[in-house]
Amino acid sequence: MKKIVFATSNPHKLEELQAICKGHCDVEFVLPPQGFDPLENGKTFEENSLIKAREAAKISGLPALADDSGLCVDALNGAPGIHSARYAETPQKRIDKLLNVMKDKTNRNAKFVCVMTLVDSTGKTLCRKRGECHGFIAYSQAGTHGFGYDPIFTVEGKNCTMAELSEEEKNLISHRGRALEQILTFLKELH
Ligand code: ITT
Repeated sequence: MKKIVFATSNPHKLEELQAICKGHCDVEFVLPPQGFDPLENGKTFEENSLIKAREAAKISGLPALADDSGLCVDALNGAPGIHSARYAETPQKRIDKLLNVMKDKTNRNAKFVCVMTLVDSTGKTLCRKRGECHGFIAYSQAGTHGFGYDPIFTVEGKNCTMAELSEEEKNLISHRGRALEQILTFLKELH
């Protein structure tokens, strides 16, 4: 499998994928053609990941890999979860909203989840992998690296937020890094 469409409109995901893959696989990841606009109406990360991968395969005629991800907070029964990208209008508003909702909560446990689904050019699932990264919701934001909720996610076992880690450090322990590592192993075994 030489060329795979990475079924995303999020440039940060693509940057992380390219950094993780560098030197570790001989696949060329390309973006979906114009008009890629999947209807993410699934109820789980697994369903939405498959919806995106199938849509990208359909409009490109190529195998496709999709990433559906989000932040699940224990005290909020897993919210914002699959709705993470739409929790509020802008990345900063999403951070402010979550900090505010969490301000009186003592249970700060949370996890980032990423489900990656690889389909062939007909939309058949070849492989699906999940990566998780556990941590806590911070009381205030810190750090400028990464994207999304990284500035308010304190990584378990580290004394800092995800946004205070370097790109390499994040990719080694992140939900996306962990899911992708398994996808890359699958791709290697195909050859
Ligand atoms: P595509 O569907 O086009 O891939 P998206 O950003 O809409 O892009 P999702 O529906 O999977 O993707 O939502 C993921 C959201 O979860 C993302 O927009 C962030 O708000 C959050 N998120 C996911 N991974 C993250 C990470 O590594 N760091 C911080 N926030 C993350």
